[in-house]
Amino acid sequence: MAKLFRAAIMGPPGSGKGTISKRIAQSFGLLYLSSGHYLRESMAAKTEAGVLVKSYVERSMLVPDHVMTGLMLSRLEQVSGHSWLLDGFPRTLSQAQALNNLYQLDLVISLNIPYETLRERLSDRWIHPASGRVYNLGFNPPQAQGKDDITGEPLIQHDDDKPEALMARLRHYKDVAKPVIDLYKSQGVLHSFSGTDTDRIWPYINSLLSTKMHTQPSDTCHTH
Ligand code: G5P
Repeated sequence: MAKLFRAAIMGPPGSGKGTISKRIAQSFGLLYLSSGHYLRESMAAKTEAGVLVKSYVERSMLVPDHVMTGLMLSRLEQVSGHSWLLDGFPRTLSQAQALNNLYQLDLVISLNIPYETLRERLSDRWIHPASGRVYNLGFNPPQAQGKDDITGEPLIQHDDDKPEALMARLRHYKDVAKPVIDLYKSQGVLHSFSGTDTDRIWPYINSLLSTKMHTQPSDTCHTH
């Protein structure tokens, strides 16, 4: 049986984690597990945990580690025979340590995108609140202006995509991500990508994945 491949993608809000993850999943057949997706699913189910989660996500605050770790590790247990890619988890050192106790990651992709690029992207971002589908007016606009492609329902913009809130989110992201990045660097599995365009970064990630799925990890930086 082929060795299972375990990967994670990290990056600030709007850095393109979701967009790149979907391409990786499609091209390399990895299961795509997104923390944001599972959180939105639990919010939509309106369970006790979902109501708690909502109170954090709505204020753009990190969901407590024990809740997040419980949610993701139970998902991972259900897919133990698969190769996977985690998007948005782990985000804190405590989450990374909990994951590390059970799984050794083969590859961690870290996206470094300039603040100004993130600001522009997120201010163009529109969301279908019921499904969590995300549109970008420049990059992947909806077929009809202001309407979700599948349901035709109205799209909304998040308050926390406004500049002041965004600045605070990005600063917080950096502080929390630093020890996680250091941990994966020390394990020799971290690969960082810098640039302003997902379409320009993607070929490098694509070629890294192509070789990585057959070779040993190394610690590398890529700027595009
Ligand atoms: P999420 O859902 O993980 P965020 O805020 O980390 O949310 P987000 O905003 O979904 O991440 P992303 O996935 O990095 O961003 O980026 P994306 O959605 O692919 O792209 C952003 C936009 O830019 C899109 O409109 C896309 O089309 C566009 N775009 C992409 N590339 C380009 C490009 O090259 N050019 C242009 N012009 N546009 C482009 O987490 C949500 C919340 O859940 C909680 C937190 O509260 C978090 O805020 N949470 C956790 N809490 C604790 N621990 C965890 N592990 C948690 N995970 C989630």
